[in-house]
Amino acid sequence: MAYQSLQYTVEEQVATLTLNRPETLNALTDELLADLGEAVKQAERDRDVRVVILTGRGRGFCSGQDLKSFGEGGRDIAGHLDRYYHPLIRRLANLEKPTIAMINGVAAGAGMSLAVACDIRIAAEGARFSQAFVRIGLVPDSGSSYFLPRLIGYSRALEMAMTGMMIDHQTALEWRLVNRVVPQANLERVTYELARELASGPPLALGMIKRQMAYGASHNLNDSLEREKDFQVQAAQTEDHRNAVEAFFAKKPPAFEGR
Ligand code: LHQ
Repeated sequence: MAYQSLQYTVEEQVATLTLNRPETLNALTDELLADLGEAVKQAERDRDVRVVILTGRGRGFCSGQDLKSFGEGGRDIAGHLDRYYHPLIRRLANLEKPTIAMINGVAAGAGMSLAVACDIRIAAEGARFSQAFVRIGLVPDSGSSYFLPRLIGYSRALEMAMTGMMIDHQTALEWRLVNRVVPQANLERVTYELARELASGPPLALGMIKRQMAYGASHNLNDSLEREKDFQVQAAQTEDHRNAVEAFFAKKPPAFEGR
């Protein structure tokens, strides 16, 4: 698949999706949004891909909606969200493979929404975050109102959304918006180490863990216990589980095949 504004690479079962409009800090045009939607689909279908990394080229992660091209194309905001953002955010959140946002620089507006829709965030020192929507008289979209309060709590999420304040990497770590902060020079090494670790894990169980945790975050204890039971029954029937128990007693590392 040929992409125009995005690079898609796969190495050692890790797909990397690199937003590639550095001159705008990777602002999201229709073309880039379409590329990104296709790339997530491709990673979803590719059985050789076990982990997905989302990142940006240049000094920005993603500056959100490209405000220039959106203005030029008329202003059907509902159509735009329905056509591009909503399927993309759902697909990312529902992807049964771990996703990591490798945050190389500023993440603003819908660019921050993309980061919070990923499972894990690793930020470089110097990365900044803003719910920039309010600064242009808009409201959070693309899943920010869902993911942000769950990550950093209701009050801080509201403060970010209502002020559009820019927070730096230290505050992002303190507020648990990101899992880790590393020097810029170590960003790729640390992210790929984690990605390879996840890629060597049991793919079916990892997919279920992701669904289970999302379910538990918005259901009560009884429902969550039932859901855990359903998933555990499925996980216990996998070859990967049986082989890993055998490997444990043979004092060998498990090799997970996704079966
Ligand atoms: C940009 C952008 C950008 C175009 C930087 N577009 N060029 C969804 C659906 C429908 C409608 C509307 O919205 C949405 C969701 C949204 O995402 S709304 C929020 C959209 N994003 C923003 O409002 C953020 C706008 N950008 C900024 O506030 C700043 O650029 C940040 C804080 C991200 C970075 O600031 P700086 O590091 O000072 O960089 P800069 O402002 O100098 O930007 C570098 C270049 O990138 C510059 O172009 P130039 O030709 O002057 O070098 C900017 O114009 C361009 N750029 N963001 N979203």
